[in-house]
Amino acid sequence: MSKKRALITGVNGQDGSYLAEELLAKDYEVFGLVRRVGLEAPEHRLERLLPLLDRIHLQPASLESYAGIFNAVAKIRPDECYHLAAASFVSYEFDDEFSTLTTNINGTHYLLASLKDLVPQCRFYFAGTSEMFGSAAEMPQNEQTRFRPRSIYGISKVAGFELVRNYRERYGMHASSGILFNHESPRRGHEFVTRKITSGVARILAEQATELRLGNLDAERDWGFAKEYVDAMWRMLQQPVPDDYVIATGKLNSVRDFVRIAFQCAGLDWEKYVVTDPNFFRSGESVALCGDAAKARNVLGWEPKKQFEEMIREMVETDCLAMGVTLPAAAR
Ligand code: G4F
Repeated sequence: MSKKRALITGVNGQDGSYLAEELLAKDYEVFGLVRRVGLEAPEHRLERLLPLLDRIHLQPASLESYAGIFNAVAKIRPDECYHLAAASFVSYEFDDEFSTLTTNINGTHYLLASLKDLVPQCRFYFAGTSEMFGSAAEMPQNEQTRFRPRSIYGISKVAGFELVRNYRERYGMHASSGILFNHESPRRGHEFVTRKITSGVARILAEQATELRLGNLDAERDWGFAKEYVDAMWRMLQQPVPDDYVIATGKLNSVRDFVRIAFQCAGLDWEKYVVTDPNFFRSGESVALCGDAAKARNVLGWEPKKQFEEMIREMVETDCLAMGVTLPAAAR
């Protein structure tokens, strides 16, 4: 029997690289959509994929081009498509609004439309996010909670979510959305607070920095481990019926909790190094979001396993290793 073909957009991101690994381990033929410029400097732009490059196929295409997406789908003819690519940093800057909306909404629409016309039986996964809940009226949030996005990014994802639902209902496509709460790992981008903290700890330990400047330490998030979250994506596409699922730990922690544990892993007192900086505060930020993943547990048999402290330690250790420093024996 021929191998199943999976297409991943955003394959060079944190989630894309974990998902590519999981699908290769399940004996899929994996195709990743990347920007052409990524192929020109793979050691920088495709860093997370370097160990996989000889086992996956990379297809250059821009999410901003319908023709590019259509041609890529026509060539690959996937059995499963995981749409992870997006402008995903939650910015409240006016400058970013137009490109975030255009790229995220059009990219999703181009992909759905191409799949419908070329391979309508292909199963589709859309990366939704807790940002869609925004200033939700209830906590924890589940699949029934009304979306009230407060960021342009959240609005673009609600539009994508509605496109997915619409293609599922109108054209009978097997299209599902995961509403994923924050998920982190040693592969997280440095612009996100968790990686900023763990790499900051490593730099301080390596004596390359003396402080770490952060925004709101009281901000709370429901943080899980990315590798487990991509497994939930795969499980959604194996269901007989497409549907939407919240993926979360159901536990809230503050940025301060994350900071304290990360510095503790390195045997350092965080209060001596962390400086709060108004430049990193976000005005109009969402209230704390905490997910209820009961449906994923019951239907997909999915549940989060890695503990918060364990994940932070893994991130600090990886960043320290990359800086050539080892954690002090007492802190190990
Ligand atoms: O790490 P963050 O930038 O992640 P955020 O905004 O929650 O978004 C991430 O998770 C969403 C839900 O899954 C995704 F939709 C989205 O694509 C992305 O993956 O910020 C986390 C919290 C915020 O409350 C922020 O205000 O940390 C706070 N924070 C405090 N100081 C900071 C900083 N965030 C950043 N990036 N940098 C700081 O210095």
